[in-house]
Amino acid sequence: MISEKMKKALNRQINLEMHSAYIYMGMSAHCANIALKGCAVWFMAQYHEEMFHAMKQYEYLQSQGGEVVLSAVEEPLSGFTSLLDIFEKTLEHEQFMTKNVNGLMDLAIEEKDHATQIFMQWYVTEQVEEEDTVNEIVAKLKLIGDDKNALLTIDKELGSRTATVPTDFSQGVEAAAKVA
Ligand code: OFO
Repeated sequence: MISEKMKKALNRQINLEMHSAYIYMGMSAHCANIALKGCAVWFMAQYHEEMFHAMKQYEYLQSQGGEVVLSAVEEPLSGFTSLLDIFEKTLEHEQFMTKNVNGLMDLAIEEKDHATQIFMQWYVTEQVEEEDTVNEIVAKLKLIGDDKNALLTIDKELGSRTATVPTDFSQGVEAAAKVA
């Protein structure tokens, strides 16, 4: 039986994941606008990842008898000054998301909510991976500095990313994950 406090926290987290998706969708649009098509692809894949994160929580909350209550999604980030700036903001955002994921895990531990602890474990692991990936991209971008050729090479490299998560949730997240 999931507590009221946990229901509220999970609903907040669904909103944060949707906000993440919105941020990355905006970054994808910005990259396409400045002719960095590979980066646009990378951020669109990231958008799909975040939608999957939100939908997993949506389905979990329902499976626990909790009501999903959606709220307004905050405006995405804007005013980027360079690709490095975009990825530094991505890293900052992922660090913020890690704090929130850890907060949910802390709450699940405090409430002795074993089911949510097991569920949130996936997100703890996912955040380690997300921060690591973005850290590496930030490091590479710092390394190349103003080298435009190297920037285009990185853009090409990032453009090879494909979404590895399900994107059609009409039959539910679990069913979608089986066919992805
Ligand atoms: Fe949902 O992991 Fe990024 O934000």
